[in-house]
Amino acid sequence: MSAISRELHDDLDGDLDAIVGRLTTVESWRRLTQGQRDTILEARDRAEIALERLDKSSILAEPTKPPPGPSGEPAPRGDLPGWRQVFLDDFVDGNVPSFGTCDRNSRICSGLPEPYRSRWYAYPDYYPDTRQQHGGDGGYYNPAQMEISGSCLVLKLSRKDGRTSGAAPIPKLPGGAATYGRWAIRYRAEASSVFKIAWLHWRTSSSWGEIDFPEGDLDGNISAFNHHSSGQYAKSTSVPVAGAWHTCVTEWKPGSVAFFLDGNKIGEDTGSGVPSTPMNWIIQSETVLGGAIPANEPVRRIEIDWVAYWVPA
Ligand SMILES: [Ca+2]
Repeated sequence: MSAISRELHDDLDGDLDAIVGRLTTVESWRRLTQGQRDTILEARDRAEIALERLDKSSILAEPTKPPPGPSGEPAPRGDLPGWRQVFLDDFVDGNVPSFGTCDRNSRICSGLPEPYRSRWYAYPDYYPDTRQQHGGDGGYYNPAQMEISGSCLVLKLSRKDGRTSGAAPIPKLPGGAATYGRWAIRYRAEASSVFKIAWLHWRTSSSWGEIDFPEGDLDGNISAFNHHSSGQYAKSTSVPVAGAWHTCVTEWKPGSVAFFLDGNKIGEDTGSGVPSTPMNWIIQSETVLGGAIPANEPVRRIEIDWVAYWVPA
Protein backbone atom coordinates (compact mmCIF):
# COMPACT_ATOMS: atom_id res chain seq x y z
CA MET A 1 0.00 0.00 0.00
CA SER A 2 1.39 3.40 -0.91
CA ALA A 3 1.84 5.97 1.83
CA ILE A 4 -0.83 8.24 0.32
CA SER A 5 -3.36 5.44 -0.10
CA ARG A 6 -2.70 4.24 3.44
CA GLU A 7 -3.16 7.77 4.76
CA LEU A 8 -6.45 8.16 2.85
CA HIS A 9 -7.66 4.81 4.07
CA ASP A 10 -6.81 5.57 7.69
CA ASP A 11 -8.48 8.98 7.47
CA LEU A 12 -11.70 7.42 6.17
CA ASP A 13 -11.60 4.73 8.78
CA GLY A 14 -10.96 7.26 11.53
CA ASP A 15 -13.76 9.56 10.32
CA LEU A 16 -16.23 6.70 10.21
CA ASP A 17 -15.43 5.65 13.75
CA ALA A 18 -15.71 9.25 14.96
CA ILE A 19 -19.09 9.84 13.30
CA VAL A 20 -20.62 6.61 14.42
CA GLY A 21 -19.14 7.06 17.88
CA ARG A 22 -20.54 10.57 18.22
CA LEU A 23 -24.01 9.68 16.96
CA THR A 24 -24.34 6.63 19.08
CA THR A 25 -23.59 8.32 22.36
CA VAL A 26 -26.52 7.76 24.59
CA GLU A 27 -27.78 11.37 24.45
CA SER A 28 -27.62 11.76 20.67
CA TRP A 29 -28.95 8.35 19.98
CA ARG A 30 -31.99 8.88 22.19
CA ARG A 31 -33.09 11.93 20.23
CA LEU A 32 -33.22 10.00 16.96
CA THR A 33 -36.24 8.20 15.55
CA GLN A 34 -35.90 4.51 14.82
CA GLY A 35 -35.89 5.35 11.09
CA GLN A 36 -32.97 7.76 11.55
CA ARG A 37 -31.11 5.14 13.58
CA ASP A 38 -31.65 2.54 10.85
CA THR A 39 -30.40 4.98 8.20
CA ILE A 40 -27.23 5.69 10.16
CA LEU A 41 -26.54 2.01 10.82
CA GLU A 42 -27.09 1.20 7.12
CA ALA A 43 -24.75 4.03 6.12
CA ARG A 44 -22.13 2.69 8.50
CA ASP A 45 -22.48 -0.80 7.05
CA ARG A 46 -22.16 0.53 3.51
CA ALA A 47 -19.08 2.57 4.47
CA GLU A 48 -17.50 -0.47 6.09
CA ILE A 49 -18.10 -2.54 2.96
CA ALA A 50 -16.58 0.27 0.83
CA LEU A 51 -13.51 0.38 3.06
CA GLU A 52 -13.17 -3.38 2.79
CA ARG A 53 -13.31 -3.16 -0.99
CA LEU A 54 -10.73 -0.36 -0.93
CA ASP A 55 -8.47 -2.62 1.12
CA LYS A 56 -8.62 -5.28 -1.58
CA SER A 57 -8.42 -2.94 -4.56
CA SER A 58 -5.35 -2.39 -6.71
CA ILE A 59 -5.21 1.23 -5.52
CA LEU A 60 -4.06 0.00 -2.16
CA ALA A 61 -2.09 -2.97 -3.41
CA GLU A 62 1.53 -3.15 -2.34
CA PRO A 63 3.60 -1.34 -4.99
CA THR A 64 5.32 -3.83 -7.23
CA LYS A 65 9.08 -3.75 -6.92
CA PRO A 66 10.82 -2.01 -9.82
CA PRO A 67 11.89 -4.50 -12.47
CA PRO A 68 15.50 -5.58 -12.14
CA GLY A 69 16.36 -4.02 -15.50
CA PRO A 70 18.00 -5.60 -18.49
CA SER A 71 21.15 -6.57 -16.60
CA GLY A 72 19.32 -8.57 -13.95
CA GLU A 73 20.85 -6.56 -11.13
CA PRO A 74 18.57 -3.82 -9.83
CA ALA A 75 19.90 -0.32 -9.30
CA PRO A 76 21.22 0.12 -5.74
CA ARG A 77 18.86 2.45 -3.92
CA GLY A 78 19.73 4.16 -0.67
CA ASP A 79 22.54 4.74 1.76
CA LEU A 80 25.23 2.27 2.74
CA PRO A 81 27.26 2.09 5.94
CA GLY A 82 29.52 5.14 5.77
CA TRP A 83 27.98 6.41 2.53
CA ARG A 84 25.02 8.63 1.68
CA GLN A 85 23.51 8.20 -1.77
CA VAL A 86 23.03 11.51 -3.59
CA PHE A 87 22.71 10.39 -7.23
CA LEU A 88 21.05 7.47 -8.97
CA ASP A 89 19.93 7.08 -12.55
CA ASP A 90 18.27 3.84 -13.60
CA PHE A 91 17.21 5.40 -16.94
CA VAL A 92 13.55 4.60 -16.38
CA ASP A 93 12.15 8.10 -16.93
CA GLY A 94 11.38 7.64 -20.61
CA ASN A 95 13.33 6.99 -23.77
CA VAL A 96 15.45 9.63 -25.48
CA PRO A 97 16.61 9.06 -29.07
CA SER A 98 19.65 11.36 -28.87
CA PHE A 99 21.48 13.68 -26.48
CA GLY A 100 21.54 16.16 -29.39
CA THR A 101 24.22 18.81 -29.12
CA CYS A 102 25.82 19.70 -25.80
CA ASP A 103 26.83 23.21 -24.79
CA ARG A 104 29.97 23.48 -22.71
CA ASN A 105 28.95 26.75 -21.07
CA SER A 106 25.40 25.94 -20.02
CA ARG A 107 26.24 22.22 -19.69
CA ILE A 108 22.91 21.46 -21.35
CA CYS A 109 22.34 18.83 -24.05
CA SER A 110 19.60 19.88 -26.47
CA GLY A 111 18.10 16.42 -26.90
CA LEU A 112 17.62 15.72 -23.22
CA PRO A 113 14.24 16.44 -21.61
CA GLU A 114 13.91 16.61 -17.85
CA PRO A 115 14.68 14.87 -15.59
CA TYR A 116 17.68 13.71 -17.63
CA ARG A 117 18.63 17.27 -18.57
CA SER A 118 19.38 18.05 -14.93
CA ARG A 119 21.28 14.79 -14.48
CA TRP A 120 23.51 14.59 -17.55
CA TYR A 121 25.91 16.56 -19.67
CA ALA A 122 28.39 15.21 -22.23
CA TYR A 123 31.48 16.37 -24.07
CA PRO A 124 30.38 18.33 -27.16
CA ASP A 125 31.03 16.97 -30.65
CA TYR A 126 34.08 19.15 -31.29
CA TYR A 127 36.07 17.75 -28.34
CA PRO A 128 38.87 15.55 -29.73
CA ASP A 129 39.38 12.18 -28.06
CA THR A 130 42.73 11.17 -26.58
CA ARG A 131 44.08 9.48 -29.74
CA GLN A 132 43.01 12.46 -31.85
CA GLN A 133 44.87 14.79 -29.50
CA HIS A 134 48.07 12.77 -29.70
CA GLY A 135 48.15 11.19 -33.16
CA GLY A 136 45.43 12.99 -35.07
CA ASP A 137 43.85 9.72 -36.20
CA GLY A 138 41.24 9.23 -33.49
CA GLY A 139 38.04 11.22 -33.53
CA TYR A 140 35.55 13.20 -31.51
CA TYR A 141 32.93 12.64 -28.84
CA ASN A 142 29.46 12.65 -30.32
CA PRO A 143 26.55 13.18 -27.92
CA ALA A 144 24.10 12.79 -30.83
CA GLN A 145 24.98 9.08 -30.83
CA MET A 146 23.95 8.56 -27.23
CA GLU A 147 20.41 7.49 -26.43
CA ILE A 148 18.32 6.33 -23.49
CA SER A 149 16.29 3.21 -24.22
CA GLY A 150 15.41 -0.09 -22.63
CA SER A 151 16.17 1.31 -19.16
CA CYS A 152 19.76 1.98 -20.26
CA LEU A 153 21.98 4.82 -21.31
CA VAL A 154 23.33 3.55 -24.63
CA LEU A 155 26.63 4.77 -26.06
CA LYS A 156 26.94 4.03 -29.78
CA LEU A 157 30.58 4.17 -30.78
CA SER A 158 31.42 4.13 -34.47
CA ARG A 159 34.18 4.96 -36.94
CA LYS A 160 33.76 6.18 -40.49
CA ASP A 161 36.39 7.28 -43.02
CA GLY A 162 39.11 7.40 -40.38
CA ARG A 163 37.16 9.38 -37.82
CA THR A 164 35.75 8.00 -34.59
CA SER A 165 32.50 9.05 -32.98
CA GLY A 166 33.01 8.35 -29.30
CA ALA A 167 30.95 9.27 -26.26
CA ALA A 168 31.70 10.94 -22.95
CA PRO A 169 28.62 11.36 -20.79
CA ILE A 170 29.10 13.22 -17.52
CA PRO A 171 26.70 12.85 -14.61
CA LYS A 172 25.81 16.16 -12.98
CA LEU A 173 26.53 15.00 -9.46
CA PRO A 174 25.07 17.06 -6.62
CA GLY A 175 27.83 19.22 -5.20
CA GLY A 176 29.95 18.92 -8.34
CA ALA A 177 33.56 17.87 -8.02
CA ALA A 178 34.01 16.21 -4.65
CA THR A 179 36.71 14.89 -2.38
CA TYR A 180 36.08 11.22 -1.58
CA GLY A 181 33.08 9.25 -2.72
CA ARG A 182 31.72 5.96 -3.95
CA TRP A 183 30.81 5.54 -7.60
CA ALA A 184 29.05 2.54 -9.11
CA ILE A 185 28.16 1.71 -12.69
CA ARG A 186 26.67 -1.37 -14.32
CA TYR A 187 27.38 -1.85 -18.00
CA ARG A 188 27.73 -4.24 -20.92
CA ALA A 189 29.82 -3.54 -24.01
CA GLU A 190 30.17 -5.10 -27.44
CA ALA A 191 33.69 -6.20 -28.32
CA SER A 192 35.80 -4.15 -30.73
CA SER A 193 39.48 -3.62 -31.47
CA VAL A 194 38.84 0.03 -32.30
CA PHE A 195 37.34 1.44 -29.10
CA LYS A 196 38.21 1.57 -25.42
CA ILE A 197 36.67 2.78 -22.20
CA ALA A 198 38.52 4.91 -19.70
CA TRP A 199 35.84 5.84 -17.21
CA LEU A 200 37.69 8.22 -15.03
CA HIS A 201 37.85 10.66 -12.19
CA TRP A 202 40.15 13.59 -12.80
CA ARG A 203 41.52 16.11 -10.37
CA THR A 204 40.27 19.64 -10.66
CA SER A 205 43.42 20.97 -8.97
CA SER A 206 46.54 21.89 -10.88
CA SER A 207 48.21 18.72 -9.64
CA TRP A 208 47.48 16.10 -12.32
CA GLY A 209 45.80 12.87 -11.35
CA GLU A 210 43.29 10.34 -12.61
CA ILE A 211 41.49 7.36 -11.18
CA ASP A 212 40.42 5.06 -14.04
CA PHE A 213 38.03 2.18 -13.52
CA PRO A 214 36.97 0.33 -15.50
CA GLU A 215 39.59 0.95 -18.18
CA GLY A 216 40.42 -1.22 -21.16
CA ASP A 217 40.08 -1.80 -24.89
CA LEU A 218 36.78 -3.37 -25.91
CA ASP A 219 38.74 -6.45 -26.97
CA GLY A 220 40.91 -6.41 -23.83
CA ASN A 221 40.55 -6.96 -20.09
CA ILE A 222 39.36 -4.69 -17.30
CA SER A 223 42.03 -2.72 -15.45
CA ALA A 224 42.05 -0.14 -12.66
CA PHE A 225 44.49 2.73 -12.21
CA ASN A 226 45.34 5.57 -9.91
CA HIS A 227 47.64 7.85 -11.89
CA HIS A 228 49.35 10.74 -10.18
CA SER A 229 52.24 13.09 -10.72
CA SER A 230 54.79 10.82 -9.04
CA GLY A 231 53.72 7.45 -10.43
CA GLN A 232 50.75 5.18 -10.59
CA TYR A 233 48.91 2.28 -9.02
CA ALA A 234 47.78 -0.31 -11.58
CA LYS A 235 45.74 -3.47 -11.28
CA SER A 236 44.84 -5.67 -14.23
CA THR A 237 42.31 -8.49 -14.30
CA SER A 238 41.61 -11.37 -16.66
CA VAL A 239 37.99 -10.27 -17.02
CA PRO A 240 37.13 -9.10 -20.55
CA VAL A 241 35.82 -5.54 -20.82
CA ALA A 242 33.14 -6.62 -23.31
CA GLY A 243 30.61 -9.40 -23.59
CA ALA A 244 28.93 -9.52 -20.17
CA TRP A 245 27.27 -7.28 -17.63
CA HIS A 246 29.62 -5.94 -14.98
CA THR A 247 29.28 -3.80 -11.91
CA CYS A 248 32.27 -1.58 -11.22
CA VAL A 249 32.57 0.31 -7.94
CA THR A 250 35.28 2.77 -6.98
CA GLU A 251 35.55 3.72 -3.31
CA TRP A 252 37.75 6.67 -2.52
CA LYS A 253 38.40 7.44 1.13
CA PRO A 254 41.17 9.31 2.93
CA GLY A 255 44.34 7.35 2.14
CA SER A 256 42.63 4.68 0.03
CA VAL A 257 41.21 4.04 -3.41
CA ALA A 258 39.57 0.60 -3.67
CA PHE A 259 38.20 -1.08 -6.78
CA PHE A 260 35.37 -3.64 -6.80
CA LEU A 261 34.40 -5.73 -9.83
CA ASP A 262 31.10 -7.61 -9.60
CA GLY A 263 31.22 -7.45 -5.82
CA ASN A 264 34.85 -8.55 -5.37
CA LYS A 265 37.61 -6.20 -4.34
CA ILE A 266 40.20 -6.50 -7.09
CA GLY A 267 42.64 -3.94 -5.75
CA GLU A 268 43.31 -1.07 -3.40
CA ASP A 269 45.84 1.73 -3.47
CA THR A 270 46.86 2.97 -0.04
CA GLY A 271 50.04 4.66 -1.18
CA SER A 272 51.10 8.27 -1.05
CA GLY A 273 49.53 8.91 -4.45
CA VAL A 274 45.96 8.65 -3.16
CA PRO A 275 44.43 12.03 -3.96
CA SER A 276 42.91 14.33 -1.37
CA THR A 277 41.54 17.10 -3.58
CA PRO A 278 38.26 17.20 -5.59
CA MET A 279 37.69 15.03 -8.64
CA ASN A 280 35.10 14.88 -11.44
CA TRP A 281 33.62 11.76 -13.05
CA ILE A 282 33.55 11.26 -16.82
CA ILE A 283 32.37 8.12 -18.59
CA GLN A 284 34.91 8.53 -21.37
CA SER A 285 34.62 6.08 -24.27
CA GLU A 286 36.84 6.59 -27.28
CA THR A 287 39.37 5.29 -29.81
CA VAL A 288 42.00 2.81 -28.61
CA LEU A 289 45.36 4.46 -28.02
CA GLY A 290 47.77 1.97 -29.62
CA GLY A 291 48.22 0.16 -32.91
CA ALA A 292 46.87 0.52 -36.41
CA ILE A 293 43.10 0.59 -36.68
CA PRO A 294 40.72 0.31 -39.62
CA ALA A 295 39.18 3.42 -41.12
CA ASN A 296 35.71 2.03 -40.62
CA GLU A 297 34.04 0.20 -37.77
CA PRO A 298 30.30 -0.35 -37.41
CA VAL A 299 28.44 0.80 -34.34
CA ARG A 300 29.46 -0.91 -31.11
CA ARG A 301 27.06 -0.43 -28.26
CA ILE A 302 27.78 0.10 -24.61
CA GLU A 303 24.67 -0.21 -22.45
CA ILE A 304 24.72 1.33 -18.98
CA ASP A 305 21.87 -0.03 -16.87
CA TRP A 306 22.40 2.32 -13.95
CA VAL A 307 24.78 4.80 -12.36
CA ALA A 308 24.96 5.58 -8.63
CA TYR A 309 26.99 7.87 -6.43
CA TRP A 310 27.42 8.25 -2.70
CA VAL A 311 29.23 10.84 -0.59
CA PRO A 312 30.79 10.10 2.79
CA ALA A 313 28.02 9.93 5.41
CA1 LIG B 1 18.15 0.66 -15.87
